[in-house]
Amino acid sequence: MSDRENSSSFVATFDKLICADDSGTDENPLYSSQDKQQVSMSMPRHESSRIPYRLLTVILAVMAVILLAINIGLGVYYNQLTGGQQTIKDIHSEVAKLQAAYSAAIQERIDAKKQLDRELGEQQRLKWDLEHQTKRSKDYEKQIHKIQDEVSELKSLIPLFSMGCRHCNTGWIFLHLRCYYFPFHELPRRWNEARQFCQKLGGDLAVIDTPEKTVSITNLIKSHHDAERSIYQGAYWFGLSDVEEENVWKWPDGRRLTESYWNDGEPNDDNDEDCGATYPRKNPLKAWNDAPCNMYMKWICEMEPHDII
Ligand code: MAN
Ligand code: CA
Repeated sequence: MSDRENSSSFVATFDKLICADDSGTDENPLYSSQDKQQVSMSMPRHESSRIPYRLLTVILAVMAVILLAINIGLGVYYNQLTGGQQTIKDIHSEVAKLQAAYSAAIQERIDAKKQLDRELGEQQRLKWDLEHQTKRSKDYEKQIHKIQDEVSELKSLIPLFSMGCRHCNTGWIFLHLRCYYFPFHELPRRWNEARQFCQKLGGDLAVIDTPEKTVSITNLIKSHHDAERSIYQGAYWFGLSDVEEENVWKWPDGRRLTESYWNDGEPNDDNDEDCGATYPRKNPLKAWNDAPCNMYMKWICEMEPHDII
């Protein structure tokens, strides 16, 4: 069927519908015969009215296509937009995660720094402790060595005392076949007073006339000398003097000095020095000094042993 036929059939059908309604009833007041006429008059019935319909249809179709295209475009754009928003959301979420991770890392760094500071402090304390302990242990080692030296010195005295018990009076020691007495606990005396002390015990001031004797006696007085004190506080009178004749040194029995163990520069008779004293010097062969006889110091007695064949 052609467009033209369609259009005329549409008009006919429309007329038919209007007429059918009119013929069916006249009771309807809404549609007067004049109205029917007007409706019938308003509908275009001639041939030229078909063109606008076609044009309108085409325009509508084109518009529909355009609308559809716009719709599709908007849909695509919307999708892109929502996709972009999703991406932005993802980025935001990623950024938030990174920020959280960064904050956690910063916190960890702060905690680690604190821990490091604590450990450094602890390490410093341990270092001080170690230095302190090392120093203490060195001091202990020194003390141990000192005690060991003292023990060996005392051990070396055991035979002297045990022999002293057999051959000498109580408190005297047996040395180089002679008995010696060191009044360690007596108050210091002048040379003459010291000599009288020894004579009262049956002896005299000591004669030190061999290198062996000066070595043994010096070692003995060294073992009783406090190294913190002056060497002059460890001085002992012995039986040598030049009181009778200046620079003629004699032993108590009148024998003249032959072998001597003066310190360098002695005897110097500095301030009238006529009596011999021995000191706890490093070198026992340079242990003597001439000192003023009225000085107060300790002394060494000597006497014959008993039971020596
Ligand atoms: C110094 C030296 C000695 C002297 C004493 C006296 O030590 O001059 O020769 O006998 O002093 O105390
Ligand atoms: Ca002197």
